[in-house]
Amino acid sequence: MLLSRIYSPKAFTATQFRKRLVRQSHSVAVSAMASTVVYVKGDPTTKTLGDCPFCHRALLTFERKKVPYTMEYIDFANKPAWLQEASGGKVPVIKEEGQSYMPDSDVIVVHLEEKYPQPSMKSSVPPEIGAKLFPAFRGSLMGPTEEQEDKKALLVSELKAINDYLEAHKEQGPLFGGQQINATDAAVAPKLYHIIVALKHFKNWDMPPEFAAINKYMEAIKLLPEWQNTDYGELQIIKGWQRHMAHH
Ligand SMILES: N[C@@H](CCC(=O)N[C@@H](CS)C(=O)NCC(=O)O)C(=O)O
Repeated sequence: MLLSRIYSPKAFTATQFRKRLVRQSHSVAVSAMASTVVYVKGDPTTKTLGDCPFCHRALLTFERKKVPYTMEYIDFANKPAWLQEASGGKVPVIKEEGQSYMPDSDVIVVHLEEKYPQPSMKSSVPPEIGAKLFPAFRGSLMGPTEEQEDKKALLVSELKAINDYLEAHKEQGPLFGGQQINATDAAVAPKLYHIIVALKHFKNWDMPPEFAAINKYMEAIKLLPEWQNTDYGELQIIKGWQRHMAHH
């Protein structure tokens, strides 16, 4: 009865029928694709995502490309034994069905771009943009006192390069990828997020007013669903760096 209703030529015009077939084959294709497991920093008990900018980069890439994934949360105080062997104890690591563990966000994003080329996240932004951000930030937050000033100067010059680039390309903005995130956004924005939140909290440091383009950039990226689906919140960043600093 139901079948005859679905396939009855009286019930559907040819166009409706074709649309239905397309929809059906699409949902079959999606459900047949096993979702990739992404191992991330987090709390497996409460299933809360932790504050890892490299995991964030991988997750933003999954989101932008609409590749199905499920997260497995790694408790850093109690890491599973396999992680040491797979990645030296670091996340993110991904696991596709039938494949071995793939660690390192640099490798993961290149793999995703090759396997799922659409939408493309290829970026023409020079790779040196933001490349030294994180070591400069870490050093200015928790390096030896005599080093902190040098690292802060390096951080400011890295931020200036980012700000200058955004300013010079503002017609094509607001993001490095224009209206949508590209590979540079996925790599750089999670780091800027840590820098802005942690330096404010621990060093009472505000982004200098001449770097207004960076603030605008962060406001724009935070509006995107890809960001909102993967944002762990400022409190996680503060708690995360508090632990690092206590163990340092
Ligand atoms: N180069 C790696 C770096 C990953 C990394 O350093 N992850 C940190 C978390 S943000 C980690 O797993 N650290 C292990 C630990 O702190 O025990 C990548 O890009 O994936």
